[in-house]
Amino acid sequence: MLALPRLYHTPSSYYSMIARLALAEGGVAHERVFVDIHFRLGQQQPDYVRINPGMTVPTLVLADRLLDQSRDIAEFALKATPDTETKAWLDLHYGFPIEELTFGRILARNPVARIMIPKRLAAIRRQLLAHAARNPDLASVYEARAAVFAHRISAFEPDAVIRLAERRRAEALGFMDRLEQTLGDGRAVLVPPAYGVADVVWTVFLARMEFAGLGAEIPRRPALARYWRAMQARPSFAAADIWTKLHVGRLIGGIVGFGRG
Ligand SMILES: N[C@@H](CCC(=O)N[C@@H](CS)C(=O)NCC(=O)O)C(=O)O
Repeated sequence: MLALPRLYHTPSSYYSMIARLALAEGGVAHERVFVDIHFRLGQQQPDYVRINPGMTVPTLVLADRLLDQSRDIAEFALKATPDTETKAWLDLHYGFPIEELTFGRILARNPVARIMIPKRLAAIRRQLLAHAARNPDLASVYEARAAVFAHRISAFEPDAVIRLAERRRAEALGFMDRLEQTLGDGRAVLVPPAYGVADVVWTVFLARMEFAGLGAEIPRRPALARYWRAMQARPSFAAADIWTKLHVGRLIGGIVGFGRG
């Protein structure tokens, strides 16, 4: 028997949710492997890095290839070659650094986090450089990842982060306006006639708006509110375990070893 596709993912992770939602919509049977990206930093362990040198989740391992970008996983799952309109929606979505919105808002509001998170990022950067020294075959990918963390440290620098959070919030609201305008003609999906990859990524984006405390902006846009209700009512939404709020118990449960997969 052929092995099932294997999805390495983290329940709370934005891009993992995109992969899970697309796999659910596409009816792709798969097995899930939990990666603890927050505490154990499983994404940086050499065995995982050999699968995904970008050191991120999700990764989908297929019999004949490996997909390490959520966009590729979504297109694979929905068997889609995006048309021009879908591609434009995907480019818009993937051009936005969602973690700067999520973390920027936490840091802008929480002075303790403003001190702790940059320290944690600096520790992770040092650990990446230590991995580079211990694993010469992977040194260049570890060094490249350390450079990404150096960038994060400066982006989340206490003086800069409040401005950054405000900028990302304004951009996110702009996206919601754009969605509202498009959906205003009553269409059921972003690019008619059928549900597609654009719906997958923008559904997860709306879930993240709720998660990040911007959920009240959705009902202010009636067409968007209608669309958001319809997307949440699809069976895929529950099947894919899309988070609209923080599940502290589940986050901790996953880390200490319960509720994996
Ligand atoms: N371009 C990648 C981005 C994936 C990504 O950034 N994943 C985050 C979780 S939502 C991650 O793995 N972060 C861990 C880290 O940066 O160390 C994709 O679309 O799959």
